Amino acid sequence: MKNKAIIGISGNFAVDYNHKMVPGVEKAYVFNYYVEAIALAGGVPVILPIVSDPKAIKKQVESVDGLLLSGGHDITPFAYDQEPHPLLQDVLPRRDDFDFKLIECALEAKKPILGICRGMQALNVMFGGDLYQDVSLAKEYTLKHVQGNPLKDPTHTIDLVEGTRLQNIFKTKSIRINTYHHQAIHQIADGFYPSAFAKDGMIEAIEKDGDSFVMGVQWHPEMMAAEHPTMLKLFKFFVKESISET
Ligand SMILES: [Mn+2]
Repeated sequence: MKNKAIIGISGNFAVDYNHKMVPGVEKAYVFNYYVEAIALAGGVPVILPIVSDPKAIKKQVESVDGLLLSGGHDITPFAYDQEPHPLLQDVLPRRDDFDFKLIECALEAKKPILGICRGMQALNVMFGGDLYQDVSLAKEYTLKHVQGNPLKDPTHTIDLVEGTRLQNIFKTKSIRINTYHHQAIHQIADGFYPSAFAKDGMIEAIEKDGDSFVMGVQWHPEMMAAEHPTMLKLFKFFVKESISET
């Protein structure tokens, strides 16, 4: 009998200046779409808040079967040896440190990793790739990659690369996705390969060489999963990969 997979979702941090009772209160949180998508896929979602103690982060990873890297702030350009471009948006360096340590621990423990949006970019940067600090700086940039509302509607197409895990999950040549990224992969990291491209050539998904499931996607399948059964397949596959055999 197989267990249910516990999926750790990397947490975000914000200061809520609009809180009625305690303005300026600090929050550890994730957008609820991640929680819902994992639950819908049959997994057990838990939120992993940002901490700095490496031993605590290692314990966080030990307590889960799979790691979902959620979206959020821009990654500090220092992490890929660049200075900030004027179009760079807010960064949160201690979250970068946290995410990089989570990735390191999950890889060491051979636990599946799914990076979404910033999560994909964190994977790419950690392994030596870099980013366009804003999509407008990309030579490929001819499509709208920040779509506006509604969040769950697909607005651009991606072509899936033959023979990749992603293509194997969706079993089709192309799918339509939502899009909410102002940054994008420039140089892909060594040891990774692209598994989906937008029609303008932008990298929309990456996978890591090897047997472990390490995948990043640039769009937000978690926002679509409840209404688009196709998108739920990605989470079902990830959750299935994460189920421990004991
Ligand atoms: Mn896009």
